[in-house]
Amino acid sequence: MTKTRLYSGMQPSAESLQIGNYIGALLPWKSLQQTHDAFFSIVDLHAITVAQDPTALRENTRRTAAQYIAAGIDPAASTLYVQSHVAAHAQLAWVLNTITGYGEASRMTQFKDKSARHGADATTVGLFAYPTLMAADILLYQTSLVPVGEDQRQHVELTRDLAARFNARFGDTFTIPEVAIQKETAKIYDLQNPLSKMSKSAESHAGVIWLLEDSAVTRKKIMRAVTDTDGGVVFDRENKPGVANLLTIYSVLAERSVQSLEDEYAGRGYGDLKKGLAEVVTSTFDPIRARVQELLDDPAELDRLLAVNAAHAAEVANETLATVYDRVGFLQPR
Ligand code: ATP
Ligand code: LTN
Repeated sequence: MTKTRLYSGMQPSAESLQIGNYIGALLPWKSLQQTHDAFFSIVDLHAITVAQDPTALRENTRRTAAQYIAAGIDPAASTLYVQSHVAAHAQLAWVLNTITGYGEASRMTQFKDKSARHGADATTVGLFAYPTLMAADILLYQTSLVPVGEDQRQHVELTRDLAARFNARFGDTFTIPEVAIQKETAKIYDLQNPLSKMSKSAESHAGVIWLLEDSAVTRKKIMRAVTDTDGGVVFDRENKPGVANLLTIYSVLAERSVQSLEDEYAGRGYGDLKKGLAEVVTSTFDPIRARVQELLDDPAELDRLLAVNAAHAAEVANETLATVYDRVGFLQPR
């Protein structure tokens, strides 16, 4: 039986991933790659929709790839590649732009948020077209399943609409993908502001745990995490969001139920909980960080792995692109 095709990606928008990326994306991807024909991309074309420093982008792309691999994405079992290495992404995105309504694209909430945040002068046509490029990523591979966070649901719905529209207008070409929303329990919040999602692009780094930071720094951030004055180690998202967040991270990384943690820490202070959590986080990330360093110490080997995977991705993508070019009526070059 052939495995179901799966596609997901992440932007190389920072030197290091944060623990939310690890728990919300890399861990589920790692288990999905065993049962699916998985494609995971580092979406550098998307990363330039906001201003990027070229040297940093190149460096962050390699570093992101190394973190995927060190966290358990197996470049032999899944297709792990850099988006710009496969020209078909930009080529299909252009075609999709021509069947996307201006109003439809204007309704994307990520665009509305980001353009408000960056201001009119920094809002580019590229940022506006972000979702059609994402649709191209997904549709090129005849993807059935797209695991993403809730914030990306609207983009996958647009992708479905565009696929159905193209199929209706030009004949059956694309598989209509399903969205798989990552579990809400896997949403990690900022340690200093447990009501907002932890994010690579957070303004302050005080509440962000980076995969690649020194374990002493991680420990300090956890010990300083915002909690409450109630004192009880109880999971209550509504009234005790800080403690609930610490328990979530602990439970996922230690592979223990929240209940067993509540039992273990009952009657003890938050200090003990934080110490225990710091132990679990650093013992998870120490070996990953060491492996990332090994991979980065041999950039030629890392680049070779990415090239092999990109060649496979291009083969699949070019087949879809050729059909699209034919269906829309482009003359074949001789
Ligand atoms: P940026 O700030 O650059 O948007 P980000 O850290 O918010 O970055 P993305 O690159 O947008 O992360 O997302 C990559 C993947 O990580 C997505 O699948 C997303 O759902 C997941 N992810 C990001 N942050 C969290 C979080 N705090 N909790 C759970 N999952 C997360
Ligand atoms: N926009 C996504 C990253 C992304 C993606 C994709 C996810 C780009 N292309 C294709 C799934 C499928 C994000 O910001 N998390």
